[in-house]
Amino acid sequence: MKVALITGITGQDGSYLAELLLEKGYMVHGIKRRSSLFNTDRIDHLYQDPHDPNQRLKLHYGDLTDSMNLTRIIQETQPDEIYNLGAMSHVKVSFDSPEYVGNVDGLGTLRILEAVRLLGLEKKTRIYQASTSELYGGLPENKNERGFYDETCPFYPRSPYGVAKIYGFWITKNYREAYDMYACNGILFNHESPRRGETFVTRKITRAVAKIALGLQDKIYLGNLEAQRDWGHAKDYVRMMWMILQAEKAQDWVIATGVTTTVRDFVRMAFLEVGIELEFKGEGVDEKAYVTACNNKDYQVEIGKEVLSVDPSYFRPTEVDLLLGDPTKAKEQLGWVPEYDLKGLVKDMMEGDIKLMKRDVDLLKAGHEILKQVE
Ligand code: NDP
Ligand code: GDR
Repeated sequence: MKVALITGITGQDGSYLAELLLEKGYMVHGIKRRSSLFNTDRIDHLYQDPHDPNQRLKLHYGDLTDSMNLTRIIQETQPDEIYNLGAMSHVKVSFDSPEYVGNVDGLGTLRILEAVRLLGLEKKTRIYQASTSELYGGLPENKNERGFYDETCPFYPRSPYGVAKIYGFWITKNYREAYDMYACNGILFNHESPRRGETFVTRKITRAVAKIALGLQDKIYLGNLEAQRDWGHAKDYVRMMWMILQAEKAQDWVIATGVTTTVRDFVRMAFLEVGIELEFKGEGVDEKAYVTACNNKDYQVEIGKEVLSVDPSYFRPTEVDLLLGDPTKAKEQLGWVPEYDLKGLVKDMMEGDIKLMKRDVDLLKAGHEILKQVE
C-alpha cells in the first residue's frame, strides 16, 4: 500500500486530495494543527476510528514551524509521497503577518525537504510543493508571447505571501538539483469549490448571494472588482497534484484553465445562478450594483435593491491585477482535462451555499443564533 503524508489536510485542497488518495487505496497521514475548537470540518466525513485495524486515514498534530515535529512524523510514517499544502494562504492577511507567512510558507517548505534528506528518504519520498500563480505577480510584460503565464515566465511576487512562496518554489527546485530528489512545484492558478475558505473572494460572493436571495443579508461589500483571475475547480486541481507526482521525471508544472474573468463578472454569474440580474453603476470606490430582475419565485429580492458596494479596506497595498495561465505542458504531458468550467464551478458553489443558508433559515425559525460574520 502506498503511503502519503499531507500537510494542510484540513484545508480546501487537503480535504479533496485525502478523498482522492483514499479512493486510490493509499494509507493517508495528515498533519493538523492543535486548535481550541475542532478544525476538521472538511474531513470529518473521512474520519476513521483509530482502533480500527484497517484504518487508512491517520491525523497527527503538527505545525510547519516545528522542525522536530515534522521530522518525527516523516520518520514514523515513511511516506512514498508528501504533499506540502499547509500554508497561511490568504494574500491580504499576509500583509498583516509577513514574518509568520515567511516562516510557514517559506521556511516550512525547507523543513520538509531537509527532514526527508536527513532521514535518508531522498530516493524513496516524492515531494509536491504547493506553488502558486501569485509568483508571477500579474506583470503584463512577463507574459509569454501568447499573452499567458507558463513555466518559462519570470516571477515578480506582489505580497509577503508571494515572496514566501517564491522561497518555497526555489528551495524545492534547489533540493531537486542539489540532491537529486524527486521534488516538484505545481504552479496552480486559483481554484475554488464549495469548501473554499469563506474569506476568499469567490466564496465570500457565493455565500453572500445565497444569503441575499434568502433574505439573510442586505448587501455585500467587496474590494477591487477589476481584478481578473483564472478560476478552476479544486477537485480538478488535486487530481493534477497526484498526476504531477506520478510523472516519470520531477518537474514544475502550471495548472490553470486558460480563461480569466473579473471579480465583477463572477458576482454577476453568481447572482444569475439564482435568477437575479444586476446592473453595475458608478466607478472605482463609488461603484454599486442594483437588482434589475428576479426570475426565481423562491427568492423575493426587490427590483432596484442595492446589493453591492465597494469597500476600500479590502484593497491590497500591492495588487495582482490579472492572472491567466497556460497549461499546455500539463495538457500535453500529463493529460490535463478539467471536468469543470467556470459556469460549472459557480453552479457547484451556489448550490452548496444555498443549501447551507437554507439551514440557517431553519435555525433562525427555530429560535437559534446564526453566524453573522461576513468577512
Ligand atoms: P487553505 O487555506 O484552505 O488550507 C491551508 C491549510 O494549511 C489548512 O489545513 C491549515 O490549517 C494549514 N496550515 C496553516 N498554517 C499552518 C501551519 N503553520 N502549520 C501546518 N499547517 C498549517 O488553502 P488551500 O487548500 O486553498 O491551498 C492549499 C495550498 O495550495 C496552500 O499552500 C496554498 O497557498 C496553495 N495554493 C492555493 C491555491 C488556491 O487557489 N486554493 C492556488 C495556488 C496555491 P487550519 O485548517 O488549521 O487553518
Ligand atoms: P487571491 O484570492 O488573492 O488570488 O489568492 P482572493 O480570492 O483572496 O482574491 C482574488 C482577487 O479578488 C479581489 N477582491 C477580493 N478578495 C477578497 N479576498 N475579498 C474581497 O472582498 C475582495 N474584493 C476583491 C482581490 O483583491 C484579488 O485581486 C488565492 C489564494 O488561494 C492563494 O493562496 C493562492 O496562491 C492564489 O489564490 C492563487
